[in-house]
Amino acid sequence: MTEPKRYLITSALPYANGPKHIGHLAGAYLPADIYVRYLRAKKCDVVYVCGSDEHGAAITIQAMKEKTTPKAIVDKYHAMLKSNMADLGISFDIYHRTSEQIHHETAQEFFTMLNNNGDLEIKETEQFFDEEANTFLADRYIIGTCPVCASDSAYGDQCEKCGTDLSPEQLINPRSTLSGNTPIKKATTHWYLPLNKHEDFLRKWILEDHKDDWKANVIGQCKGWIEMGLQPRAVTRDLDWGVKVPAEEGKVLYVWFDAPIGYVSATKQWAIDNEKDWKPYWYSDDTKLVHFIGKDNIVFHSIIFPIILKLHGNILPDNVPSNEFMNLEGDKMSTSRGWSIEMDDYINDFVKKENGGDQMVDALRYYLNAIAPETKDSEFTWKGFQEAVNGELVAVFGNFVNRAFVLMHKLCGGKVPKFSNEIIDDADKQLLEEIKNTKTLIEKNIEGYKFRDALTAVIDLARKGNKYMQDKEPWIIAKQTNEDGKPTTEAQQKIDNCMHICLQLVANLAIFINPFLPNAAKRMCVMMKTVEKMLDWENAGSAKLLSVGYSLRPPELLFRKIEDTEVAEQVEKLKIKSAAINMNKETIIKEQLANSSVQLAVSKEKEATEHAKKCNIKSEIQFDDFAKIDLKVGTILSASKVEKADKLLKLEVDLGFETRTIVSGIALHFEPDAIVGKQVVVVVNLAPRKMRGIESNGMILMAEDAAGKLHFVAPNDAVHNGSGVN
Ligand code: B3M
Ligand code: ZN
Repeated sequence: MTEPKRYLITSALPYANGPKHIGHLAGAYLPADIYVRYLRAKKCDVVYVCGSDEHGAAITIQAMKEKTTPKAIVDKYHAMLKSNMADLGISFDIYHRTSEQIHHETAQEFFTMLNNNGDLEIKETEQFFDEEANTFLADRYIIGTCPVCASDSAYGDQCEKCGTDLSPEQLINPRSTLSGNTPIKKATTHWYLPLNKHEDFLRKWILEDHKDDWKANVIGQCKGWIEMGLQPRAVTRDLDWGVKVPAEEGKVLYVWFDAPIGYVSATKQWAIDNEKDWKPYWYSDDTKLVHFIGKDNIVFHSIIFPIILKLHGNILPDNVPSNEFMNLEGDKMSTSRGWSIEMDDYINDFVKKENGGDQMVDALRYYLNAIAPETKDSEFTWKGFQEAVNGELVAVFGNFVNRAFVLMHKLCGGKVPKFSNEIIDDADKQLLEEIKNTKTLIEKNIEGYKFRDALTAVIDLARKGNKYMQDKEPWIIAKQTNEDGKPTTEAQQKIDNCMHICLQLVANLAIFINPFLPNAAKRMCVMMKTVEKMLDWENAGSAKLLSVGYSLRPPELLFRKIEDTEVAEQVEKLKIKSAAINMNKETIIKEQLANSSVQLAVSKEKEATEHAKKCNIKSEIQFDDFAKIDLKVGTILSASKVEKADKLLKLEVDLGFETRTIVSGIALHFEPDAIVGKQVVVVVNLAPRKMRGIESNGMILMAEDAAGKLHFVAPNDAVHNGSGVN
């Protein structure tokens, strides 16, 4: 693109569902911030927008975990993320949030325009539904076995173990995360963005137009998607947390439809706050739009959102610089597993703990950038952090600046010494040349999104400064003295030239380091007694930044060393934290298991009761209840009708150990004479009961058939009276 008139820079909107770690910082925020600070130093018109992503299952599921509302979750974590980013020097022009009204309206307007233009398809499909929770199960509400890596906790939209993008249908043995039940399929209507209709556009725009300026990882992923065959993608969900689908109850926009539109609504809000016009940033071809993201967001920013932007009539991103992942001490960084360094933790442990914590902000920014996962995954180790800070920041950059200032005070009276062109030598010329070359090198690398190389160029220049000073040895030259003990004129001239160049180099280093380590640059300005305007990029490369005779302050410490004990403490802390989280997880899992076995028992009981009801079985009793009933065999000795009771017969029953009178309601079924001599089973320990004035001492067991006819229950073969029935 020809020289852009303005820049709109975005960093991925972090989900406000928890703290974010330094891997996130290194992936999407730090590089963008460096880029933006560089553009600002170049006096470009640049707006840097970001904000919290406050929708989607990531939020509602966290709310369930914390037993609170989605609103409480986003309020809590939005505040945390906003202040964390500010503390680490990420200089957004606005840090917005997608729960704001202006965002809902903007996202709805996008949807409505696309829908009205016929750019969306409406389809009825069968989707997983949890009958118990009475809800459809989108994305993270469904888990199952990953068809790719067999992890048994893959989500309906992605497997976190192997990173594969999934759809719920691909999960093996799908389960609802709400009830644990196996879901059923139920019909529902959704809007789809037919990605397939835009294949030609994508092929040309990405694989041809941008094949050389987009990073290989981005081109690679896009190519993979296109070659796999693009599919229509649902842009609505059956949920109630999110941006409502206009005029449609119970449906919201898919979080990945509304979130990137968050860049637009944030720009609008920034414009309102600053009395600017937001439109050119999204509609003018001379705007350069750049999305900084992590690799898991590539497809959304380089395929799906650009299609939406194109259909909506906006400009397209000029680039989508995406980083790979940063691992930690030999393992994948993960907040949920406790194997991470949260921004919040780093700030509490280093930045807020001591005076001059801003040095530690720079220290982190330095190391994260030095090991940025620009082309492949990289690894953060606390030892590596210590080595980089102590070995490069302190020993090379800080050391050069400090020596230049100390020597200037010692050998040049605390003032910028004059430079004598007559005695300029090759070493001087070469170093001055190096300053200019470094400027070009940094520009080329920053503009090509190679922030690691750009920073290396800065440190290399400081290294060259150290070597120059070491070779010139002004402190040795100072020993060539007159009788008064002061350096000879010739010696002083040499010292002055050397120190003059060193100080001009310090001023240049301040400009060069500014986008990366803004706090160090500020301190250097204080030492040099220059206004921050000196840091403007147009000043870079000049050998006349500090005027001769100008008195400078004593040196300040730019960076401090990281002690071995701090490294040990942090490594230990990491281990303890992850062990604690995993232990806690085990307890939670155990609790869940306990809960689910209780649930299982409860549901079995419910089932049994229903079965019993259906089959006319009395409610369940325990064995002990049954054992209380004493049944014995007896023989009917006599039977007679009871007066004024057509149903009752009075029986005398021989139980072997005694004869009992029993009144039984069987008169309608048997003639008294016919039953004398029959063996029967008697409940012998039933409390006596009076019927029609006669005390009945037991009960005869009878079977009742379907027609209601009664039959005696009796042993198959004759047994002794009094035999027990168990
Ligand atoms: N919140 C996903 C993530 O944090 C998502 C990014 C949105 S960018 C528009 O990785
Ligand atoms: Zn997997």
